[in-house]
Formats: sequence, C-alpha cells, structure tokens
Amino acid sequence: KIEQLQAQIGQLQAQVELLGSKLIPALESPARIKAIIQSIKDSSKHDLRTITASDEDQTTTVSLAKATHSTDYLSHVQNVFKQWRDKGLVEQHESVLPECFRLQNIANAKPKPPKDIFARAGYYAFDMSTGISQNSWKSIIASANLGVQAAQLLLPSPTPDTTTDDDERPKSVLALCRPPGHHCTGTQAGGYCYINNIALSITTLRHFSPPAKKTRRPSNPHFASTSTLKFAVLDLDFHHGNGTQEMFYTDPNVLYVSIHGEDEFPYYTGGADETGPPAPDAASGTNLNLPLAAGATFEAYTGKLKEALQLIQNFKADYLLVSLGFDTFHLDPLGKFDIKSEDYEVMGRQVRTALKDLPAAILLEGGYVIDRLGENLLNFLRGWEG
Ligand code: Q9C
Ligand code: ZN
Repeated sequence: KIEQLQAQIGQLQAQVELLGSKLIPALESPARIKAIIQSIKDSSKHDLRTITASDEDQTTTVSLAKATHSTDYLSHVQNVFKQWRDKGLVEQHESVLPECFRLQNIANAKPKPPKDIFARAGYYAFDMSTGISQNSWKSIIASANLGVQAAQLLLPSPTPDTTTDDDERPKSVLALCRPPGHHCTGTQAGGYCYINNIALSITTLRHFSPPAKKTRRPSNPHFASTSTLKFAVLDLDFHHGNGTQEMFYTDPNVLYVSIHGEDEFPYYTGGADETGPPAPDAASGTNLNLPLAAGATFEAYTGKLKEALQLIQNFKADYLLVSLGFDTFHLDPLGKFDIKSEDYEVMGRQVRTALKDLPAAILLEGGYVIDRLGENLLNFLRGWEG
C-alpha cells in the first residue's frame, strides 16, 4: 500500500520519514490539502475561504502558541533547520531528523536541552516521522493560524479581527490544517505534529471570549475575569492524540475523548485506563480513551462513537473541537480499521445530531490516501450538515 501511495506523491518531495526500517518520502504532504481543496471546489457545495495570515495574525498566532507550548521548543522548531544548514549538517533540500532521543534519567529527571545543536533535534521530538525542512515553519504557523481563525469565527461577540454580526456567525467551522497537531506535546514534536492546533483553538477561545458572567463572588476581581468555559475534544483520527490528552489531562474544563487503534502509534498512550487524575481531583473522569482492535468494522466503531457522544453530552461543554482524521479509512497505509467512504457520512451525521447545540471547530488531522481524502471529507460534511 505504501509503495502505491508513494508513487502518487512523487520523487521531488523534500520531507522524509522513517517508517519501519525505511526512510521514505513523507506521507504527510501538501498534496493532501491540494486534493481536498480541489474536491471541495468541484463539489461547489461549501463556502471555502482561503485565509492568508497577515503579519499581525502571525504575531497573534505565535503568542497564542507560546501559551500552549514552551518558548524554547517553539524557537527550536522555528530555527533548527537554519542552524543545521549553517553548520553543513543538512542540505538545502533535506530535512532535520533526530538521532538520539531524550531518555529517562534517574539522576536527572529534567535534563536541559543539550548544547549540541545536532543533539537538540532529539530533545524536542519523540519520533523520526516529524522532520523539519526549509519551509516547515511557514506551514506549521499557517496551520496553527487556521486553528486560531476557526476559533475566532465561533466567538459570540466581535473580536479584534472580526466585525461579523452574531447572526452571521457559523455554528461550525472546518479548518484544513496541515501539518496536523494532536500528537505534539508542549515540548516535543512527533507523529507529523509540531503545534497542537486543537489546543491552540482552545487557547484562542479562552483568550478572546468575553469575561465569564460574574456569578461567583462578584466582589472579588480575581473571579470576575476567570473564564469557566468548558470544552469537549472528540478525536476521530486513527491514532491516539497523546499530545492533546497530555495538555489537558489535569484540566477539569476540558474533556478529551478519543477513538483509536489499540496498541498503535504512539504506542505508549491511549489505554482505556487513562481517565484523568484520580478522584477526588476535579479533572477525574475528564479523559476517555476508546481503543479499537485492528480490523474494526464501522459497526464496532459506531458503538464506541455512541459512548463518546454520550459522555460529551453529559459534560455540558460550551464548545466542541473535533480532531478529524481520515486514516481510519480501510485503504489507509497507517490505519487498520475497516471504514468505507460512505461510512463517513453516517459518522458526520451521528456526531452533529448528538451535539447539534454546540459551536464546533473541526480541525483536520491525519489521512493519507490522497486521492480519496476529498471524497471522504465531503461525505463527512454531508452527514454533518444533515
Ligand atoms: N508503524 C497522524 O496521523 N509513524 N500522525 C507511524 C507506524 C507516525 C500519524 C509508524 C504516524 C503519525 C496525525
Ligand atoms: Zn493519525
């Protein structure tokens, strides 16, 4: 399957990844989004907007990203290619990949970033699928910016960047993000992810929402500005969103729910026993992993989805964020589920029907069968729109 797909992607691509024992052209590529956009245009059924981030937008996105990831991690991602390039460690058309990862160290629980710029690549990453090339930062920021803009479109009152009337505000927004986001943590890239776009949407909604109603202790200014917004994240990518889980694991106002391949990448997270901190912590029970074995049919998937939607309904969130991956597709080179194109329509309808009152940002994650991505996405949207 991989070889067939690689033939479509072509030979000229800079980015490479390690898959098994082979260094192959990266599965996650600009061609994915080009194919989706073409399909959306051909269908002429959707309001497609191209969002080019202005300098000011970029500044906003970077500062929101700094509230989501560590500053030293972000500057590594931004600068490492040039640093390697200047030392002749990488050619212009190649990409930075780590060689030695940060290890658990009994003598030093929190090792500092290594001085060696070559070694730092492994300090700020957890796999060899997440290279950094000449243009990576540009794409990473553009993708993150879509997470920010999607969130802003859902906001109830005018924000610095929009003057839309409440009535014109969309109830749901789909952001065609790439690179994806749900695997990276606050300090490590991995699984093709560099900035956690979903986390950035949540940061944005929190940052730009009008102050919460002064229901509690109105005389205390500390409480007056405290945002008590609640968010539900539904992660439908084939892989467990370890990064999103980690960022919100101890946050009682963010429910993370994921349906994913059992014992698949990223291997060390995604167990059903990861339910948040133990009671009586307020965040206890705000994480739900629903792993499914290889070969799972859409019927089996639907069973898990019902469970996921029930928990989200009970949580009474203010916003829904969907990590939407199409690597659950039966032909996907990385996925192992038996989900067909037409199933995505049912999936979209089930999610929207159960959660129709929630403003929703849907952000693209994985999905690597390029010539079926548009069809699968359009099916999902048809179901979503009822
Ligand atoms: N043997 C997303 O779908 N390599 N990331 C997996 C499996 C990395 C997937 C290797 C897969 C990352 C967003
Ligand atoms: Zn995935």
